[in-house]
Amino acid sequence: KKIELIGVQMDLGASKRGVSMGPAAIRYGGVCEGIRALGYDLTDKGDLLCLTSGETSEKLRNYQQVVDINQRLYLSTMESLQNGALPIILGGDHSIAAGSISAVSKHYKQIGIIWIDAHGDWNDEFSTESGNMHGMPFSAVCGWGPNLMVDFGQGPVFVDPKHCVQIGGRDIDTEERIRMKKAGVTVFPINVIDKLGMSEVIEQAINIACRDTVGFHLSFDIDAITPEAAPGTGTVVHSGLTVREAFLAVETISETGKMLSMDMVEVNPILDIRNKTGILASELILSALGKVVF
Ligand code: DIR
Ligand code: MN
Ligand code: MN
Ligand code: MN
Repeated sequence: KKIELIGVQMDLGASKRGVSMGPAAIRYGGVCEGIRALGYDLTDKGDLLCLTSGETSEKLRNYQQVVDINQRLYLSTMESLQNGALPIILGGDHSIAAGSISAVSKHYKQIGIIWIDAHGDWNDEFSTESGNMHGMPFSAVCGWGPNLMVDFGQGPVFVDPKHCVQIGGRDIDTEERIRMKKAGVTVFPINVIDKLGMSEVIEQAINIACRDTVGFHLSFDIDAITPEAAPGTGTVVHSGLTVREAFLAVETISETGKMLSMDMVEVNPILDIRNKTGILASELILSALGKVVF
């Protein structure tokens, strides 16, 4: 089985700079060696770079750079899919998920999404409180705006929110929550994970993402994990997933054989401690690809 790795040195979708160095941190964490050790045929396609300047606005900060990087990531992801490879995208801030997922959705037509994140990423230009576009990609790939993230020239195939699951949410904006409920995304916020346990939650999530679909895309924002274990990220939220809960989730995902593609985003080496978060991100990718404990 072929895997193609695509790094994206993009940090203009977030307030804090530095996630542009995330791909390097995850590579230093051993992701390429690890993928090859699992027996895959790996091609590391290197990194996409973002524009050094561009148009911006209050409610869609740096939108021109976000659109540009998504156009190019869309093409690169599509090329990997057409090569018969499973694409792994290393961010970068989460705004790049619009580019990766829109390629996967267009290629396979009917996909589900499992989105593991402290945040909903379901804002548009009206609901956003920050103007940061990394808070918008999940909404965009479902066709719920903002428009220039929904269609940046690729001719989108929308993902149906009924095949979409959010896991680990604990900081969802007021208007964003209303939009998610209206759209019908299934949310397993942190308190529900406390009650049901990750084992049950991930099983239900997989069922939702696999029902009437070819398989699913996994979008993993490292800020889903509790800050004590993943300090290297820009928008930390207290009391998140434990490391073991996160591994249980990706190990169970791997067992399904239905993961079509994956993003690992928001690793910020500037804020990290001796690349702890980069190493964790690398290990989570390997577990999602079938690395087993024993
Ligand atoms: C917030 C933060 N909801 C926003 N979003 C983040 O800016 O829209 N997503 N950090 O991962
Ligand atoms: Mn996110
Ligand atoms: Mn987040
Ligand atoms: Mn359907």
